[in-house]
Amino acid sequence: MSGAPGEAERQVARVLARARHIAVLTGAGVSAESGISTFRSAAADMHALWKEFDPRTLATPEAFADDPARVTRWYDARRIGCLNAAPNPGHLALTTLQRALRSRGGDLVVLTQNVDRLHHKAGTQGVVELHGNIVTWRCTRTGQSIEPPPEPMPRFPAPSPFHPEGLLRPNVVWFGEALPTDAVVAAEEAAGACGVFMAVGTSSQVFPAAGFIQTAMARGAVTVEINPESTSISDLVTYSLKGRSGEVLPRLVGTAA
Ligand code: BV8
Repeated sequence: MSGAPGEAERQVARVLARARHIAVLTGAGVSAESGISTFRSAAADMHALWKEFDPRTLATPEAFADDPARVTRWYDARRIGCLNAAPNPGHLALTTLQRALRSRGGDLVVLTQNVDRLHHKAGTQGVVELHGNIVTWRCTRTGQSIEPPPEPMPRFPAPSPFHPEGLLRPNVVWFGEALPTDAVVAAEEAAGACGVFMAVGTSSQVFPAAGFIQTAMARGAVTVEINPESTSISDLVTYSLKGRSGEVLPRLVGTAA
């Protein structure tokens, strides 16, 4: 839908004010204003992780098997960054909107690709973590998880406290690994039940996460994208709002909640 940014935002605010069930797919862009790097942002001012690092050498089980110290060091540095980060107004606006919807018998479900747990810190309930989280790590031999202390790990790779030959790996979903079944089921249910599906701060390039919007579109849900850049879905959604989520969401929710 074209139209001046102001008019499109006003229309989306009205849609949100009338909605009962909203699903929100979030990506790294929603945490950018909390100081956490995105992966693929093209904008020169955006620090994009994958520009510096090749994901095939870091975000795969093979990378970890090949060089566990290198992968552990990179994820541990990101873990500390996430632990020190605070939710931004975009995260907080989604919490406000969820509370408003729940007060009128509806709901808002956040389906996040992010592993930083900033939606949790913002007070959003029932967050569906499609790609796991970076805060808890598990033993490669027993599968038992722990939450390491909020300081850099002393050694790389990190030995497991559960097994003499085990190592600790982050509880994130790497490329080539299946998403948690319960998260996929919850995401399909949310996409199947929502009247409004929002894609916020995601390049919509990673699957199956980027595919859930198709379920909502097939059912005729209103679809909204919030992103300063155009993506592969910008021409497919009902409303494409160009802007930063930390600025756009509070404007929408301020009038919607
Ligand atoms: C799997 C790990 C199979 C944690 C990540 C079709 C179907 C299924 C799979 C595939 C498929 N096609 C290809 C695949 C394989 C692959 C895939 O999708 N590859 C892509 C690259 C083509 N998918 C997989 O491997 C998945 N697994 O399919 O397994 C299987 C099945 C059964 C049994 C065994 C195996 C696993 C995918 C998960 C991979 N893990 N992360 C970590 O390190 O963080 S993915 C990584 O990308 C992050 O999780 C990240 O969240 C995710 C998506 O990126 P975005 O969040 O969108 O971030 P990005 O930087 O790309 O974009 C940010 C956007 O924000 C930009 O558009 C920018 O403009 C915008 N922005 C910037 N600032 C702001 C902003 N927006 C708003 N406000 C701002 N201020």
